[in-house]
Amino acid sequence: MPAFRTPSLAMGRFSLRRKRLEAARYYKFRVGMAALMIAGFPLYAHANPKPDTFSFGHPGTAAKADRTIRITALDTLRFSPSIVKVREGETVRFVVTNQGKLMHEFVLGDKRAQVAHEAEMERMAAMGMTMDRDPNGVPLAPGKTQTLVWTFADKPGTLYYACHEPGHYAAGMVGTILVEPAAYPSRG
Ligand SMILES: [Cu+2]
Repeated sequence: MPAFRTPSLAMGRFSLRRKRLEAARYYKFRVGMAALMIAGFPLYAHANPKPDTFSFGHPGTAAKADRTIRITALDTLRFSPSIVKVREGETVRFVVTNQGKLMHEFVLGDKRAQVAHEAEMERMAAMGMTMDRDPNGVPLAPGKTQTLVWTFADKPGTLYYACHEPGHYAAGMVGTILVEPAAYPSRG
């Protein structure tokens, strides 16, 4: 009988030990993840403030705005108008109204900034968090109007204004800003 019992007892001990080891590993993993979330996120969101100067410009002073461009955000996941023209170096007061019942936002930037913002919004949404306000964007609660004053860099090119509420950018909620050279050749 003892010859029969011993191996099963040993196996029982072995599997119990392995279970404990696995539990300990899982606990370590969970503690590690929690530490990462607690320590990493404030570091990312607050201790590392976002710069307010971009390759495509910087926030401007309302008093110095050269003109106003009015844009409407719609629940059809579109902006109206969907394309605007500015001059390089110009300071524009964007007055954006959310005419819908959904939450929207107006984020100005080049393609790279839009893609980065989209990825960040997805990460934050997955964590059940909301993003801090970026210097190059305004949140648009339903029915609200927000103003973003922007001084464009002295650099002609194509920029975009987009909404990164979940799914909106992917659905095409993005408008185009054509930044024209200051000395655009006259066609007259
Ligand atoms: Cu939107």
